[in-house]
Amino acid sequence: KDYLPKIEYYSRFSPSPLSIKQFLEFGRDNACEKTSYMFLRKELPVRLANTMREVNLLPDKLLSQPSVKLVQKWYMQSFLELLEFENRKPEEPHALNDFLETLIEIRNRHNDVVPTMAQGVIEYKEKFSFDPFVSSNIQYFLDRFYTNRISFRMLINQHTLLFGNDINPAHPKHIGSIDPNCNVAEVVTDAYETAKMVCEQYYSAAPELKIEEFNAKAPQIPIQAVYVPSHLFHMLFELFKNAMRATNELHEGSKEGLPLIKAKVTLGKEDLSVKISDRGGGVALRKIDRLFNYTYSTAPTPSLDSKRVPLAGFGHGLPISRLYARYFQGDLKLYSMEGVGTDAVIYLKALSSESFERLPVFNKSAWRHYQGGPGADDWSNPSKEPRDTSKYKDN
Ligand code: W6P
Repeated sequence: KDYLPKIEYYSRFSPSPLSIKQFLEFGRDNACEKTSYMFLRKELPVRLANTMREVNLLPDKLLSQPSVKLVQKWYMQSFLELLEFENRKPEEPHALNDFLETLIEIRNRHNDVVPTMAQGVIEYKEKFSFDPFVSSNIQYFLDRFYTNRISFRMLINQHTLLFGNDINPAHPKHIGSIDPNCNVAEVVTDAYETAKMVCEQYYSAAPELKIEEFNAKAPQIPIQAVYVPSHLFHMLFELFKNAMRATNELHEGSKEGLPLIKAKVTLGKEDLSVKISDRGGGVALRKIDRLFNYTYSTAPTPSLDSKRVPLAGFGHGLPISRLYARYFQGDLKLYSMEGVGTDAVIYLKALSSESFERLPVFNKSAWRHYQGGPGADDWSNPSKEPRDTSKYKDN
């Protein structure tokens, strides 16, 4: 285990967040492979090491599950492969190409991290009874762990797309994975159509879509974002699947047909927002948090081998979608009115100079979170038996 001092060393650095504007400017004109190499051979180990230190703070009940051990092994392997470049000058023949190939291998190795961690949570749930302390630690950890993974793949994708030989003929104007003129309504339509196909495999019908745009900055002009279209697609696809499921479950077979799903895309000075509204009956406020909870929403695998892809219910989809939104300083919120329906809103930064990566840092404050747990109960509980107020009466 002679790599432990290296993990220790790299985890002492904080990750350096980049803005979409910086990603764009770097990739746009004279994108320099050597500069990217020099940055990444340090930054990638820093981001890996920060997360690897944090994995070790997980409750033993989770850390000891085989799936989690497997994921740990992948991180170790990738970390070691990156260290190979610590002392290789970019001028050295093959260094840049070897680096490129290593990045691609690492990306592939980590493809199944999400389902494997989800499996780890299932394994944990099968063996132990519900523990609010463990559950809150898992929530805190997975939010940070998945955010780190999103950022890690963002960096790898930018490098391999900019400097790999295969130019992207479908999107010549994209800078790596970023579309400087991403037409938001188009991505909404795309995600809707894809969700609709999945929905129709499950139910006999899918609700229609109506899109509205409100450009407060430049009225009547289609709203564009400087953004990663695949991230936006991921979030919207997830929201549409949920909206369609709720709509179908409530209205299936009704002779009025399915109430349509409405999408509204808006642009203001600060926010670019997308609202997806369904009339699927809504969710009680008390249950909204559960939709984002990894321990709560992970159910034993809805038969992986069946050809029918699950419409929703892989559990980690909604919380991860919120992480995508937050990753570039946006957010994803649900506003539901029980009995009627749900509005889901994605908030993005309108300005690419404000969309900085939001990254987890491994430090004392993070460490404290794992010791503290869900926090002491410092509000009253509704008591089942209302206390007898009669004895306080003065007569
Ligand atoms: C629901 C529950 C939900 C989650 C996410 C998005 C839309 C909806 N609709 O009923």
